[in-house]
Amino acid sequence: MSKTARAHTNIALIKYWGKKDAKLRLPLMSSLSMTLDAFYSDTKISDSEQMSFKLNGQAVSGPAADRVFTYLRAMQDRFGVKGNLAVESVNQVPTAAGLASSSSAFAAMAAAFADHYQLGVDRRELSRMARMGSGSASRSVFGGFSVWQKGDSDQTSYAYPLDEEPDMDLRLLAVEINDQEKKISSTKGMEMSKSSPFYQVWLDRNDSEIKEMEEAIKQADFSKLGSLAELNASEMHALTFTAVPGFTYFEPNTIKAIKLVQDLRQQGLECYYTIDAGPNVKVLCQGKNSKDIVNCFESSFDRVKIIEAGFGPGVTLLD
Ligand code: 2P0
Repeated sequence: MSKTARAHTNIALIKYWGKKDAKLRLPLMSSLSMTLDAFYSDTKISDSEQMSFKLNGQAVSGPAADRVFTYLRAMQDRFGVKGNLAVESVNQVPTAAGLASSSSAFAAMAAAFADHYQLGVDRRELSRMARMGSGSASRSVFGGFSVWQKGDSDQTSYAYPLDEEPDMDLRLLAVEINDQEKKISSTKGMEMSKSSPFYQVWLDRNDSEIKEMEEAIKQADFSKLGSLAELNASEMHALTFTAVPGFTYFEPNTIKAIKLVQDLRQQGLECYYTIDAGPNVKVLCQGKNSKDIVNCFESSFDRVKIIEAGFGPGVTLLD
């Protein structure tokens, strides 16, 4: 009997924004993330008459199911195993979080697949398998802080844990600006961003940004971590504005949230923002300030939804 695999989503503090090889999902830069306790995916794989995919109890067909089946077939080829599979996934990633569920979904899928076929792979190999489903999933194999080293081949591009149980007061507030599905997928946005005149600068800065973030984590220096994460996110979004043609994931309320974070900081409530490929803003803060910051967001925005998260664990098999 296969077990259910559970993986948590992660938020990149130093972001992956560019592919060197789309098929293998090899990135052009290394990235570093925090795994989050509040959001996760559970996936179970069993033998079946035909390939099937259920998400949150509903049968899924079309492109979303095709992506899963293509992934599973590729993994079967890789390990020389066969058969039709039934995949059942439950995503505990509320839309309101504004976080993509692909990181937790493919990390859980890779672990469920490895368990189903009793592959006996280690976590490094699991990270490589998860990467093939979605780049950011490579990092969700580990808890706490992890780094996805870019590598230059399928063998060398994987994530590793930096500190799985950090002794650091760090909270993330996921602020929902908009729950509409994004119009420009991450894959497309990454490709379009390569036309920015600043793209080479983005690549050139990657090594030093990773190093500095690792230092901030080692020193448990919240101010340093937050300001580096905010700068990195701003650099990524600057690429979208300066791409040819230019585009943005921001909505008017994204800017409003950015300005609120800046104002709160000036008033002594230290916090920093990071933003992924969508309009929603994630606020990095310390536990002692999180309630006050939530209150400020609630009084500045109508009906805003905010979910608070801390450090989450790596991928596990449930009994
Ligand atoms: C990240 N993002 O590092 C970056 C920052 C979004 C912004 O990884 O194309 O679903 O499946 O490899 O991992 C979101 O994209 O991309 C992402 P694919 P993925 O978290």
